[in-house]
Amino acid sequence: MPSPEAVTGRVTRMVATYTTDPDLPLRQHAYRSPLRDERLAAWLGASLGVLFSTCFVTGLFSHLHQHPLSWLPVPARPAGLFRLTQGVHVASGIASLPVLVAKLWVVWPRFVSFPPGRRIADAVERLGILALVTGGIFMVFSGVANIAQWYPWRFSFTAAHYWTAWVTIGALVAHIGAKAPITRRTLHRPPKRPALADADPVLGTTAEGPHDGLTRRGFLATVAAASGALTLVTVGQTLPGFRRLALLAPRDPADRPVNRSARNAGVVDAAASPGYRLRVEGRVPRALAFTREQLRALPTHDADLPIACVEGWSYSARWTGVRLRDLLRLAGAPAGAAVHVESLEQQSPYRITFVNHVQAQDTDTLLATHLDGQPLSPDHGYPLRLIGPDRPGVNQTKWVTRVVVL
Ligand SMILES: Nc1nc2c(c(=O)[nH]1)N[C@H]1C(S)=C(S)[C@@H](COP(=O)(O)O)O[C@H]1N2
Ligand SMILES: [Mo]
Repeated sequence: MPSPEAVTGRVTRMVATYTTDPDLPLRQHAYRSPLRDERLAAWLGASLGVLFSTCFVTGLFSHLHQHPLSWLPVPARPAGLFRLTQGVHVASGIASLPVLVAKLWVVWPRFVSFPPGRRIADAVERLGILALVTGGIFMVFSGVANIAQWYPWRFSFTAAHYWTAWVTIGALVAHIGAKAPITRRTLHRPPKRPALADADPVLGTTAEGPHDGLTRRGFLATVAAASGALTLVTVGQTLPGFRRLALLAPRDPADRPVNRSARNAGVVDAAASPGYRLRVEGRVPRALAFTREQLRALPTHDADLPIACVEGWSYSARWTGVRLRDLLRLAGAPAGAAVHVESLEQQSPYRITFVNHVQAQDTDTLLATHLDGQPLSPDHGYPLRLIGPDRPGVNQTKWVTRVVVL
């Protein structure tokens, strides 16, 4: 057994070596690469800033749809707006993956290099970057896992994805604030780098002159190509022109994907039962109930509208059904009424959806009975499903049985 003094002595020597020998692992020199420089870090950082901000804003729009604010009703037009914003949300998230990995690789030494910052400000900055890095990784990972419908966790995806977005974007804003001068200087300066060594002890210590490996330009081009390729092989899930390239997209929109089947939702019997009714109730002078036959007797309309799932896939279809606003008028609902639309499904967060007064009055908001001229299949919502302009797929409730005027 070594004596306590011997152990303390060894530890002291180890710490001393680590703080003085620049070539040991976890010391900054150990990570020297001509690619680890400020200019590359700045370019990658700027790209990531644009991608993350785009993802954040489109994500907020999606959140607003799913958690409506009474004073900020989402519009009904353009009808394909959510399809566009959610397509951009998923595409920018996926495109950011290679950029995030590259950026982490370039700046990694700053993160682990020992000793940590000498000043309090450095330590605070590192904490902020820790939030940004773990937040960014979590956002991209949880988003991609959700697209794959893989939930290796117990918490609610939407809540975690939403709140982590705020933490991440907060850390991003702080980081951009701290780095703006360096980034501006670096991106505007011609790429000759005598001042780098002074500017940054870790990233600035790169060798000058030609070298064997990738150039910075080559590295950036590789990252951009990886990011572009990932986008190309997934964006076909929502952009019809790219459909044949959509090798990595888990859903083919041409197949009219179904996330929850009638069987899984436990509605097979209720949907087929002769006792089925559509009820229009709530704050109306005349509550109504329709059998299937009575529904068929009402005037119908066609609407070309997309289903745009939050997972990023979408398809356009022609829907035929009864206008929600016609039903509301029959029941005598007040002009500016918003409604809840309820499904036969018993236990699901998607059992009830909110339709604001703007969308409820839109001529294309239907309780549909037909999809592309065919009666709805049980999986697509027979006997009746909600379909309306500028709504996330998750709010296009299937197996509708009740409209409650609020
Ligand atoms: N009652 C009910 N309606 C629902 C769902 C559900 O799980 N239950 N899933 C929603 C989701 S997430 C999407 S993307 C669309 C998909 O419509 P589709 O299955 O007809 O393609 O239905 C929506 N309507
Ligand atoms: Mo969905």
